[in-house]
Amino acid sequence: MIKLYSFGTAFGVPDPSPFVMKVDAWMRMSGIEFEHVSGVGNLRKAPKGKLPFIDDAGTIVADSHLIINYLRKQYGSPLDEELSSEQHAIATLVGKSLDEYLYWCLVYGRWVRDDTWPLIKQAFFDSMPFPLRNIVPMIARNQVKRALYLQGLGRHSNEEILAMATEMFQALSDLLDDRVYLLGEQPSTLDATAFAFLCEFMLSDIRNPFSERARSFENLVRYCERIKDEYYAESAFNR
Ligand SMILES: N[C@@H](CCC(=O)N[C@@H](CS)C(=O)NCC(=O)O)C(=O)O
Repeated sequence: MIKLYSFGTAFGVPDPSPFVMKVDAWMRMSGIEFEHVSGVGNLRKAPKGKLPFIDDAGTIVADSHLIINYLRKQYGSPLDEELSSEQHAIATLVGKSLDEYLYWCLVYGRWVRDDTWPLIKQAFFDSMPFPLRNIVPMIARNQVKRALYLQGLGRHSNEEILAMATEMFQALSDLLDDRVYLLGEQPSTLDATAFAFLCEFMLSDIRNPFSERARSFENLVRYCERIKDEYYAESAFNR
């Protein structure tokens, strides 16, 4: 069976990484069986130093985008078959703006904000032996802050970043409107991506102004709940 290397349940969601959640949701929506191999230690085995990666009977593929391309080629998927070329274009552009822009807002909201940082520290570092658990979190947090600064988002104020995240939620809410899925009646790869990101804000127990803002978009809340109920066992969330 395909092995999905992930971090593992945290903050009441099956995985704290939206990229792991994207592949997880995509395989569920495509009807492809898989199992999680979970643990922060997977980062050390990751061929590109990031999660997720998969092991499909010895074939290792890293990066959510490349994993989905591989799986589609290898096993096929009903997702996206009915999309027009215009919808494909929208899906590609919106999906990448979630990966490359909303992602950094999520990272900022979790790692930089002082209200949320203790939860991150506890989830990722509390199992480390003393004195590592006192030193490593500080180093890791500084590395994340540095990455945010180099990416550019880290140069903005909290209010500016919250406004940027809000624009993304608003755009997703407008795109969804009153449809079941973002591009129609059937799920597409874009839904796997959007659900992956939105669940990290909406269904996790990390509560901060970013998650509160996401939760203020009622159609997105219903959308997340719908996908959760359709594709996940009750026990997958809120653990
Ligand atoms: N482009 C990659 C991004 C993966 C990624 O950024 N993963 C993060 C977790 S959300 C990670 O493993 N970070 C660990 C690190 O950078 O050390 C994908 O789509 O899979």
